[in-house]
Amino acid sequence: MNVMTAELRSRFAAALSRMYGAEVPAYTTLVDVSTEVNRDHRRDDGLGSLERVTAERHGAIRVGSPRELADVADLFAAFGMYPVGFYDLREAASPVPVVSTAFRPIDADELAHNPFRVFTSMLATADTRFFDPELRARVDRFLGARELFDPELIAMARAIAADGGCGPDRADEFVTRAVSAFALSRDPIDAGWYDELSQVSAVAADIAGVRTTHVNHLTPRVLDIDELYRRMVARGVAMTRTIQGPPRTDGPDVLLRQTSFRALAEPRRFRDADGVVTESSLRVRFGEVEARGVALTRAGRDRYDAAMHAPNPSTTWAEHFPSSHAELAAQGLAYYRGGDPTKPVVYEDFLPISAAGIFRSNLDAEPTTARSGPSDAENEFTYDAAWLAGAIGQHVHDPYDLYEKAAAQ
Ligand code: OOG
Ligand code: NI
Repeated sequence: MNVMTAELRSRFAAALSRMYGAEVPAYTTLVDVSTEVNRDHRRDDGLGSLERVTAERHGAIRVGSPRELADVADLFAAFGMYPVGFYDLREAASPVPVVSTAFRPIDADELAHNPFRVFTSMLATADTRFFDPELRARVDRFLGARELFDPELIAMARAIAADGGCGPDRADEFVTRAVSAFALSRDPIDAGWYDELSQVSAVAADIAGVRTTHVNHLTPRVLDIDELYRRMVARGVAMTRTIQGPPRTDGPDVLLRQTSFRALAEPRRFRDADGVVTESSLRVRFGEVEARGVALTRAGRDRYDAAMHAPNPSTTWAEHFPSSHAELAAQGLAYYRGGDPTKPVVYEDFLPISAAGIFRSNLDAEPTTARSGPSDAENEFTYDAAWLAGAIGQHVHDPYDLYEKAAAQ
């Protein structure tokens, strides 16, 4: 056994990155510009070595059912990636019919080796605000009949997770098979079904309108996202969003800032009711880049939420946040290893508001509210962290517990 899970994770992230670069050329531009910006950024603020940051990526995938999510959990466990946090994007200002978690390494040394994380969303078909019982039954039947992951791949993952690694030949095979499970399928799409689901939500169509899943973005980390944004615009790449998350300030970077370029139209084939296949295109895959700052404590997060509620957060930021790591540490607003303000604990997770914004930024059009279905009060099914843990048969880590632990080291 000489390829351990940490090494498998590095290889998985690198292989996905190669695949995505071949499929979405603008991603390669984003990675090149990120690498340049990181090289030019000389400030060492203790938020990650150049080596870690240059290899650092997060991906996003979407699945349809608890069974599919359980397979994802089994698959990612073989790469040392475990579910952290529960995100309910149905609650966002612009609701998306999914619930999500992030699969990522949880120990400091594993994060240092390679922090690859995948934001994973599942379609909330039991939510009657989006799916009436008749549509839900059809969606669930469609999902029940497809197989996103070869059972052999999942069996292999379970064995590797139990052993903590595998031999070199098996490692190559495992990584190759895992990566191909996330490639974009070129099979014809049932046009009627895809359109019907698009009426509910473009995300519903992306998830349950096809028979496979795919990486819908892969995000490099950059040390100066404002500079990245300028350089991408200078190269003629249309960055559609402003930067999401905290505003730029002179003080320490906190949490997560992200920006993206819109999904590009990619050729796809559709099959109509008469079985006729035609060429068309879909915009489903996009580019995103992120900058990470120090993890905030619950008290710090409350400040953050208050700061972001202001009409123009960048002008009033200083009313909520001190301008140095030393003060953030002294006031218990952020996590530092051993309480030392020169050793910030990096924020390893996501932000629900930004995530909902990322989803929306890439949809051509989205119904603005939930559907005509029964009212909220009649929506009895509860999706929460406990439900998630039961669905995948794994503990769902609380991000704050992990930051506490990291700070105590
Ligand atoms: C996931 C969107 C969330 C992020 O960085 O906040 C996300 C998706 O589009 O499936 O990746
Ligand atoms: Ni993302």
